[in-house]
This record gives sequence, structure tokens and C-alpha cells, in this order.
Amino acid sequence: MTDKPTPADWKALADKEVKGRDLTWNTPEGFEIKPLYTADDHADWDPGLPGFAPFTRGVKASMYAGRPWTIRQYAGFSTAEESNAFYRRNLAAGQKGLSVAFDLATHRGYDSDHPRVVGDVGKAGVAIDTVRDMEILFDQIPLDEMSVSMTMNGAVIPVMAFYIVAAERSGVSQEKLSGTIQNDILKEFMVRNTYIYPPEPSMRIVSDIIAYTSANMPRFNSISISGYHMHEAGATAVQELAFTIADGKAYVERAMDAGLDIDAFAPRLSFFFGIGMNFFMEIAKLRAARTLWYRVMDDLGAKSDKSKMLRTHCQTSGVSLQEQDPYNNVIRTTIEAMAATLGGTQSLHTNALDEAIALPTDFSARIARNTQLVLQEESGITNVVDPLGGSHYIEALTATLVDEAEKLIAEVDASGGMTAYVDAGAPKAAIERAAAEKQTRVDRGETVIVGVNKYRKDKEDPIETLDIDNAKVRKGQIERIEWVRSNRDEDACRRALAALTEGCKAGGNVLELAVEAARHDATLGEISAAMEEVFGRHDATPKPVSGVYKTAYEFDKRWEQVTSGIEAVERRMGRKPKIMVAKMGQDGHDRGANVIASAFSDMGFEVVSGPLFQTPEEARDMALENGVDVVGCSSLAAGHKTLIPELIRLLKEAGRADIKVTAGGVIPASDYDFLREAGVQGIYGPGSNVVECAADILTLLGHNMPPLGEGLDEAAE
Ligand code: MLC
Ligand code: 5AD
Repeated sequence: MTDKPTPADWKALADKEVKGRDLTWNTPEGFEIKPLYTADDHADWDPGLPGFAPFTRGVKASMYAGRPWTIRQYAGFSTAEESNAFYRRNLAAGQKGLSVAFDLATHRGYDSDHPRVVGDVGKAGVAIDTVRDMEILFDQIPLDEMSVSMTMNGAVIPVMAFYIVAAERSGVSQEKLSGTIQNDILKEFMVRNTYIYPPEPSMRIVSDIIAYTSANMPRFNSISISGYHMHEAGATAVQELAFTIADGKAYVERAMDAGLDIDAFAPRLSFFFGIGMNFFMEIAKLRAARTLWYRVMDDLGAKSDKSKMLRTHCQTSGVSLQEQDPYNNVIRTTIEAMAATLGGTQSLHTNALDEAIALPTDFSARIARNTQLVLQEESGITNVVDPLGGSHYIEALTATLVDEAEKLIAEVDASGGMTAYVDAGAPKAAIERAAAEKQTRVDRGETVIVGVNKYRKDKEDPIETLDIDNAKVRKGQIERIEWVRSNRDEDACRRALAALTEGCKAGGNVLELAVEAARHDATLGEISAAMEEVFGRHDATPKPVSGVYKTAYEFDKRWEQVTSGIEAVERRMGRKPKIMVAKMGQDGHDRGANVIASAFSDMGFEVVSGPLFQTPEEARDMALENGVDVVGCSSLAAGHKTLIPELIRLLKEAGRADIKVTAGGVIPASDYDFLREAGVQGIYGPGSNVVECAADILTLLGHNMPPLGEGLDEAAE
């Protein structure tokens, strides 16, 4: 009989097989992943049992064997009528919970008739201006039975108030409402950008909502503390974990400072994570998150296990999905959905295959939902609790993630806690750096994306996407606002709004006051404005990181070609070519704009970063004042067909038709002709390579740019 092989024997054999090649893999988190894990890699780690502290293996003892996760698809577009019909079709086809996506006008506290939101109404979600809209949104959906998530942070007060009053009008009192409000403002300042008020009053709003729901709505989750958007903005798993848990800690401390008993509200705090393509890391991330939250809440003095139990929703990763070869997205989403469920999520949204281009159609939404139905009903995943528990790799990864996230949380604590850390811009900068590094790995082909930087198709087949007639939605909304205004008791409404403003100044629960205003049919814009009077409106200018691209592309031939092209243009013009990166409308997705600004500035362009939320007029003024050669408009929320042509018209009107306007972001190929006819000179959709974009822009500036050194596929090898 031979001796039992040892890890050293394995190493010798593996080395021989690969002739000594190094098989370790460095993850974006900076972990060195070995090709083999054994019990020695997690000897000091005990994940315990599901249903018991620290809940690493799951929050319920029986988990999905007892009840599967909630299939909760995030959706909303155009009008309340259309979204309601879409929800009802989805529920009939197997969806289990609702999740409302609001348009950006609503997010930012503007009614649909406000001049700043002309391009945004009904585009990225449903337009909600009044309680009447909310009643239509849930028509024939029993709110005492259906749990409803609402993704709202900026205009969280009017939206919660409308929901409560709409339910009330349908005969359902607030204590019967089950669901979740996102209400997570700290991550808005870091990555999502749909804030309205400055940080301090925003934190008060969060705490007022926690106080109100814990007193009046026992089945309602007062917050969804979200790492998802950090993940999407490019955060590593360690950053997502640490900043999300630290955010949670900040909210708990704030509510305790307001005099609330931790065990009275903590059982209704919930979480939300993004699930990307690093399969095992994502599974371990959810297990680590539960462990971390248990420890944090224990330290904060929570007594009840329910207060220390991290319950979470997950969504598969939007940024992992691609415009090119889009059916690959079904495969990616399936892998990510498996990671979320093997990690023990409570609720899940699976993205649609047309994610990178538009909002889901009935067809793409059906496949996305069926992905979960197949996992639940065909795969057998639900039969065993934490089926990967005990995997050497998973346990070792979980333990490492807990350790590394705890180090980062300690760093946040040392800087004065998450509110101060966010105020100083530290997490935003760290995430942007990680995002720029990630983009570089993709552009250089080190991170493979099938169908994009490797195995690209010669010709893409067009797919059908959802198009929303924004002007029509806006017109209908304006008519309804007018109808509501003419049918309300104006004096009572004004008094309720004045009481809300007074409450913002003097103290008093702002949600309670807003519910009263909603009962008198105040609009979302009016309620937001009544609060803005006291709190003010927050704005921020992006601060792109610098140097990441330069370092990553050192000695890269294509990069050198572009930088020498820029130098040539600079010699000709007697100054650096100047590009303004513009973000118009209420679309706050700034990852792409920041990546472009960082990369172009590293290449040698002079970059002017426009603030978020500009109107076309403001973008024109900034372009003229700064004497730019190009305005690059970044659009991810479907405002491009309204806002970019308007900017071009305004530049022409100012006699500066020579300023080139380009467009980048989520732009369906079917809109390219429309934009070109409107005068857009370069269009860069998802999956564009920054070096190639720069070469293209040099050509626009009249430089005779030779073809870039190598093709994409060669670069990927
Ligand atoms: C669950 N239950 C069980 C059980 N499993 N009971 C017995 N045995 C089991 N095995 C019980 C639970 O205790 C609970 O009851 C009830 O069943 C429902 O289960 P749940 O696990 O709480 O699920 P759910 O109601 O779906 O709640 C999940 C949640 C919640 C806690 C994570 O916060 C949620 O639904 N979040 C969704 C957030 C969301 O959709 N966000 C979209 C963001 S999109 P009880 O009585 O204990 O409650 C976005 C994108 C953008 O943000 O725009 O940027
Ligand atoms: N409908 C469906 N999904 C949406 N998402 C955003 N808005 C909507 C909507 N109105 C999804 C996308 C996006 C993520 C933030 O949420 O997947 O990437």
C-alpha cells in the first residue's frame, strides 16, 4: 500500500504538470488565490450552523428547504399604468415580490413638469408625482399581502408618504404593509448620486424613517443598506463589504443617538449586495457579510439575535453584462444568480439580457425571471442548506474576507466613522481607483470578456429593445398633476406643507408630517421643496483619480501612439486639446465619465469635468467658458435622445458648431443614426476601449491618426 499523499506531494506533482509555471491568481482584492485549498487553510475558522449566531451559514435553520428566496424583479418605466400592467404580468408568471424603479426626476425630488427633468421623465423608471400615481401603480395588487421594495433615497420622504396614503386609500392600514425602502443615503454620496439634501439633514431623514417605521410599520424594513452600487461602481469585494457594514453601523449609531432602542429597530434593517462574476468570492462575500454584521451589532450592544442577523437582497451585476453578443448575458446572470443563492440571499433580482442597452422588454424580463424559477424548481439548489459550507476554498475565502473587511472597517472607525469618511471623499476615491484599475485590465485584455475583448463577433445581430416616448409620458404626467392640484383643498395642502417646513427646522418626525401633506395631495416636488427650504440642495463636482492609466499602460504601444498623437495636436494648436466630460440630466451614473476623465487626462488631454445634473444650457455655457474642442456626453439613463441634440443646437446657436460633440454610455445601436443626424460625431457604447476612443477623437480633431498597433483580439492574448 502506498502512503497517503501529502500537500507537498500534490505540489510536486502539479509543478511537474505545468513545468513549474506559477498558478497563483491575484484578485482585485489583492488576494493571492492558490490552485488548491485544504483543511489547513481554514483551521482556525468555525462557521457554525445555519440559523445560529454568527449566521455565517444562513439566517434560517431550514433556509430554502423551508422557503425559497423571494424572486423580486426590479422594474418600472414610463407611467404608473404601464408599470402596473407589467408588474401584474410578472406576478402571474411566477415573480413573488415587487420592486419599484422610479424615474430620475422622482429620485431627485422634481415633479414631471419641472424644467430640469425634460429628458428624464419616465425613462429609467416610473414617473410618480402624486398619491394618485401611487394608487394606479398598485392597482389590484393587495398591499397587505404583497411585499414591496421601493428603491428610493433622495425623495424618500414623499415616496414613503405616498405609499402609506395610497395603501390607506385602498383600505390597508400602515401596520399591515410589508416591504423595504432603500433609504440608504450614505452610498448615494459615494457612488449612486441620487441625493437631494446635504449629508447632515439626509442622515436625519434616515433616522426619522427608522423611528417612524419601527413605531408604526412593524413588518416594514426601514432601510436597505446597499453595497450593490459600490460593486457596480467598481469596488472590490473587501471595499463593498467594509463600506456597507460601516454604513450600517453609522445608521444604527445615528438612530441610537436619536434615542431609539437598538433592539426595537435593528431587526428591520436589511441589506443589498451586488453579485458579479467572481463566483466563489461572491458566495464567500455573503457569508462574510453575515459574520461581520453579527460582530458589529454585538459590539453595539444589541441583545436580540434578530438584531444581529444580516438579511439581504441581491442583484446580479449590471456592469458585468455587455452590449456585444448579448445572449452571453443570460449565462453571466445565471452564474451570478447561482452565487447569490449559494451564498444564502433572501431575495434576488436577475438582470435582463438587454441590460447594457435598455430597460427590459417582456421577452428579456421573462428569461431573467425564468433563470430564478429554473434554479428554484429544477436545479435542486434549494434542497440543502449552505451546500458549499465546508468547502476548503469557500471557508478560507470567507475567513479572509472577514479579516480584510474588518481591517478596512477599523480604518473607517479611526477616521471618525462612515459619515466623516464619506464627507472626506475617501471611499469614493478608493472605489474610483479600483474601477479605473478594473477598466485597465479589461482594456488590456488581462480580464477576458467573451464577445467583447476576446472572441468578438464580426457583425453584431441587433436585438429588440424597449423605447419610451418620453415626451408623451411627460405630457400625461403634467395633465395629472394639474388635475390633482385642481381637485384638492389648496389651503389645507399649503398648511400641511408649511407644517413640514417648520418640522424640518424645529424638529418633529418629517415622515409623519409628510404623510399629512400627502393626505392633502401635495405633490412630490412640493413636499421636496418644502424640505429643501430648510435643508438646501447638495451638489458635487466629480474629482477623477489621476495616474492609474498612465502607470498601467507604461510601455504599451497603442497608448504611446495615442499620446504622441496628442502631442502632435498640441504642437499644432499651441495648447493641449481640451475635452469637457458632460453629465446632463438627472442621471448620476458617473463611473464611466470618471473613467474617461481619468484616462484622457493621463493621456495628455486637458479635461474639464462637468458637474452632475447639468441642463444643456449649463453644459453649453461651461463648454464656451472653458474653450473646449470636444464635449463628451456620458449618458446611462436614456436621456441622450433629448439632451444631446439640444446641446448641439445650443452650441450652433452660439456660433460654435465647430465644437465636436460625442456620446458615450448606454446608447442602443438603434439610436446611432438618430444621434448622427443630430450632429453627434462619435458614439462609444458599452464595451468601448478608452485608447480607441481617444484615437477616434484625435481623428475628429483633424489629426492623421495611424491605425492603432494591434487588433483587440491580439491585445487580449
Ligand atoms: C423566510 N422566512 C421563513 C423562511 N425563510 N420562515 C420560515 N422558514 C424559512 N426557511 C420568512 C421570513 O422570516 C419572513 O417573515 C418571510 O418569510 C419573508 O422572507 P424574507 O427572507 O424576509 O424575504 P423578503 O420578504 O423577500 O425580504 C427580503 C429582505 C427585504 C429582508 C432582504 O429587505 C427585501 O425584500 N429587500 C429587497 C430590496 C430590493 O429589492 N431592492 C432593489 C434595489 S435595485 P418575517 O415575518 O420574518 O418578515 C437598485 C438599483 C438601482 O437599487 O436603481 O440603483
Ligand atoms: N427596470 C429594470 N431594471 C432596472 N435597473 C435599473 N433601472 C431599472 C428599471 N427601470 C437595473 C439595472 C441596473 C441596476 C442598477 O438596476 O440592472 O444596472
